[in-house]
Amino acid sequence: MTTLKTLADHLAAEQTADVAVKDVVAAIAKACIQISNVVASGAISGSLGAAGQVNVQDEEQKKLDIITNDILRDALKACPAVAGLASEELEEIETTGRAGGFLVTFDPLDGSSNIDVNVSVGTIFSILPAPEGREATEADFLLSGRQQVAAGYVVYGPQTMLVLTLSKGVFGFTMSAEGDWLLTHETVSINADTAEFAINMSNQRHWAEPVRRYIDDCLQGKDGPRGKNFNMRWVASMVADVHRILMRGGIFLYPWDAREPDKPGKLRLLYEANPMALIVERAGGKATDGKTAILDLQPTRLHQRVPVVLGSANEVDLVSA
Ligand code: AHM
Ligand code: MG
Repeated sequence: MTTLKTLADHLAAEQTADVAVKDVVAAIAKACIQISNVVASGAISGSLGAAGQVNVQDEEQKKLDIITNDILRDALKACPAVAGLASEELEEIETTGRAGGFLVTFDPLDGSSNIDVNVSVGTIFSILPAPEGREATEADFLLSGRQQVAAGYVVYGPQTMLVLTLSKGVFGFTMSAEGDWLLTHETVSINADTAEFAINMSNQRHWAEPVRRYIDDCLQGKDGPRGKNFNMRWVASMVADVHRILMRGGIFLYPWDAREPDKPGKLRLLYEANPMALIVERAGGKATDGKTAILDLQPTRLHQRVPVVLGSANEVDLVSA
């Protein structure tokens, strides 16, 4: 068997402007091994089920949302290169008292509805530059996705995998039985064409016209305007749906819908859409809010929501035309 490179080998070879970002990635990767073990232990460790409280988004928190949030928060606070953090599970930002270095935004356990039913869930993270010479404020987190220094996710599935983009390219690491991250997927890329879409079809009646039309055309298959049959997948864990798209192409949509017209979508810009958009673009795909590239959006609020259309470039163009 050939020897696979470790994450440490890979990070050592990465050409980054500020080498300390590698320490942040390493700290997150280590924390995610701990998260993987807690997730895998499920009912044995008594970590399944509701926590009995809601988060800032008014969503019911699961015990694992809180446990995983604490693991990442503690790991980041202990990392000297981290100046501050923001999480889906925390109403406000938290700072470490340090200036310079990096800010990290994260969703500690994405795919909450799948936690108790043993379906893939994940951790999503985005690393941003922190201000020099002073402590960070909430406004310092409101940077466009193009300013991300690194982004990644870990999917806790049949294999636990870390997918990372730092200076360039997208790389996938598989967690070994010994708890090491081994480079198994080099320079991941997304086909420009696909015949597979991912959307929660139960919301169809609430969609806006362009999304309704796009999916209608796909559903008509080879006899319709697209002239080919489409397949559908929806895991309901963004991490798992995006991972599938990185592995074999596809398009993912969580569009605006009329259920809550004042909310622009379900997914959050700073710790879900932006990191995934950077990974997808670096893999040759596209990510928009239906019109504009996600990475060009100027955030205005920490927990801001955004419609998301991402994946195979030619399909995303069709929806975003
Ligand atoms: P979460 O962060 O509370 O888990 O919510 C985000 C998740 C995404 O992972 C997934 O794409 C979406 O919500 C699924 O939503 P729905 O249950 O409406 O299909
Ligand atoms: Mg989430």
